[in-house]
Formats: sequence, structure tokens, C-alpha cells
Amino acid sequence: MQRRHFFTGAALSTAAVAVASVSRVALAALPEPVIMRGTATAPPLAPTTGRPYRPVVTLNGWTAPWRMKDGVKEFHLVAEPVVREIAPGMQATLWGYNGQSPGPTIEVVEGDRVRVFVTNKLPEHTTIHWHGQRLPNGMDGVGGLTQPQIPVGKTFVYEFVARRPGTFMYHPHADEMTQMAMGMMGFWVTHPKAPHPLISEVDRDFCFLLNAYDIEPGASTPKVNTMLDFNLWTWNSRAFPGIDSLNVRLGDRVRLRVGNLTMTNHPIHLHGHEFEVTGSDGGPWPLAARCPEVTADVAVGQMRQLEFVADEEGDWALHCHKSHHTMNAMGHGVPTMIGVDHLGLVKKIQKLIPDYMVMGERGMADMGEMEMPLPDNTLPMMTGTGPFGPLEMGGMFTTLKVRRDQAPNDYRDPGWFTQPPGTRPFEWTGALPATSRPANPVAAPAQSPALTVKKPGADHKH
Ligand SMILES: [Cu+2]
Repeated sequence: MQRRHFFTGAALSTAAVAVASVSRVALAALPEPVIMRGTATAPPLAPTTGRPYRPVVTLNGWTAPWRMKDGVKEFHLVAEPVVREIAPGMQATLWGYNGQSPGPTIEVVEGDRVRVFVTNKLPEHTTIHWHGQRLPNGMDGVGGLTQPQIPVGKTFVYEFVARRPGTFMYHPHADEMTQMAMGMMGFWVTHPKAPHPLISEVDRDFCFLLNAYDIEPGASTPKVNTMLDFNLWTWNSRAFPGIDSLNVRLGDRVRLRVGNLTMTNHPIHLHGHEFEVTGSDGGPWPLAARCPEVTADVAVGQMRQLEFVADEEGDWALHCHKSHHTMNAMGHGVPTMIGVDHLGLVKKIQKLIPDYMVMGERGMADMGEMEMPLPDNTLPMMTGTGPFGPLEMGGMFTTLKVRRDQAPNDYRDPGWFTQPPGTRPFEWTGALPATSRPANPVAAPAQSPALTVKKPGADHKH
């Protein structure tokens, strides 16, 4: 892989020299691609030309600037290998667009004519499919079916009118298993050109893609053949605690746009509020189809718009409700030890391996607190620290921070919520009623089944 990158890079610098020697007119034919290296959530990119709209905020991402040329919005996407920090302490070698995975969000207005230049700097061919769009068949981006693949080093031009407003995404339709497992995807939002009866104006409009990677602890390149057993569950290729909080003002109307490009469904759950699903990649939903929810399942290849009024102050968890999707790598091979009494075993092993710890005897929370020594470039299974200690989370988890004094259009993290006095559970220090059950039923000797210990390779001894 390194050698291939090296040679690709060498070929590209040669190409750059060649381009530099052609005329300025020829150069101006293509908008310069804008490359992003950071992982911070970029502030919304207000439109400077064309019809006005309230821009979205891409969680730990950014929106691609465009060039208006003869009334056409021109974007330039560069498909290329990228390095993405999944969370502090872990870098992944992915493929993406314009320096990041996911690529930049594309924002246009209903009725806009859009031209996207796609330059292929990958080591293999690619295409881009514009998921959910109405467009001419030849612009649909399915390699082999609607167009020839974009060869390595070449630039193809897609052009169509963004015919319907809504929430969309883009991704390759070429060697999909590899290219999507490597992180190639991006968000697309088409804003309505005029007030729309089924599309509300919101104060904050966030978007993110659900994605997943299988990267062995200590490695950095995803295993692209994995079908189900991923170990990094991410939003916009970030895992908690690498996912920024969603910071809003008390009373804001908030929209979350979520798209799923993983291999399984994700029930997205918000604490402290009810939301309505107001639309999908199929378009805005009729009012009669909306109902209050606190969890919305986003199936594979689906997109959902979740809308609510943020009318409860606090730090509210926002996460996938599959408990294995709110943890990071390293945990899945650990055997269940709850109720197992290790007696003096640990001390004996520690004579040989001083750092040895037994995990899970009392549950797994120890892992959140201790964060076992890890190989380089991986993330603890249960991690993050809040105002009251370890959060014991990972993966698809973040917080919605609702604050009375968050200024309009201020997206900065306000820090932890200060809870009003008397609004938190407290320790009961009075008398407890006598219990009629054994204190620890698992350890009660009378109920324990007889165990036969069998050593490997010693079948004759019992
Ligand atoms: Cu999930």
C-alpha cells in the first residue's frame, strides 16, 4: 500500500508540473479543489452567491465552497487516500475526498444547475453515485451500468439540476465494498428555493453519516472484507470521545440529518426530548406520517431528518441504542466474567505478568475506569470523562448541549451543564429494610453446580 501511494504521488506531482505549464485559461476551466486537513466541526458556510439559505453544520466536517460560473454551481471533488483521526490517539488510513473522510458536504438550492468535477487520485478506478437525486440516467454514477469507470488520474464532469429539495448523500458505485469500507462518502443537502409547507425553517441544522470500520488494534487500515463484525462505529468517521457535541440555544428548533452507509441499522436515540421524523432521502414526509419519537431506526442506505425544539436545558446523550455501537475496539473478545470468583489467581499471574488485570468480575465498568494499557493507535473500549467521572462510552455517542445563554449562531462548546440544586439523585443514608434474599445469590455455595475442570491435553485427569 505504501509503495502504491508513493508511486501514485510521484505520478501526480508529474501531472501537477504538466498542468502548471498550460495556459491560465485552461486552468480556470476547473475550480481549484479545496482540501481540509482538520477534524473540527466547521462553522456553517453562508452562501455568497445564488439564492440564500440557512446552511447546515456537518459534525466534525465541513461544506465544500463552490464557484459560480455562468449560472452553474461548480464543485471539485478529489477522490484520494486520506488520514482521518477517528478520535484523539487513533489515526486511520482511509480513502475519502478533498483530504477527509467523509468528503465535504455539498449544499445547493432546489433548481440549481450543479457541475461536479471528480478527480481520481485513488490507486484504482472510481465513480460517484448521487444517492436519492432525480437526474439524467447517465449522471447516476453506476460504474459499468451508466458510465465507464473514472480511470486513475482522470477527471470526469457530472452535471445535473438539483430538482427536489432534501437530504441526500454521495458515494462511489465502483468496487463499493472496498471504497465504502475505506470511508468514501459525503453528505448532500438541497435547500428549498422558497418556503415549503413540509420543510420547516430551523435554527440549527446538523448533518452526519453513520459509518463503521474494522481496524485491528495497532493497525490503521480498515479490513475491507468485513461484513458484520466491525469494531469502530463512527459518525462522520469519528468515534466518541472524538465526536463534537451539538451545541444549541434553549428554544431552538433543531434538525438532525442522518444517513446510514454501514452494513447494519442504527436506532438513533435522543435523551430529554421528543422529535419527529420530518423527512428522508425520499423527501419531506406528509404531516399525517409524523409522530413523536425518542428513537428513530436508520436502516442501511436510509436517511432520516429528526426535528425537535430544544426546550430542556442540560447535557443530553445522543447515541445509537445498540449497546455494542457505543463502545470502541478492544472489548469484543473479552469473555463474560460476571460472578466468576478468581480467588488468588490474579496474584499468581501477576508474579509472571506484573500488569495483568482480570476484567469483568463485577461487570465491565472497571474497563471504563482503568483503561487497560493498549497497543499504539487504538481506542479504549469504554472511555470519556464527564463532570461526574468516566462515561464508559465509545463509538456512536455524543451530547446535545442545550443552554439558555448560548448565543444565536454560536456553535462553540459551552462546557458541562451546571445542574440546579436538588435536581440530581443523591445517596440514601437512612435505614434500609431487611432483605429476605441471600446477599450474593451467584456465590451461594448450595446453588452452585458441581464444576469439572478439564485441562487441555490432559483428558485422563479430572
Ligand atoms: Cu448503531
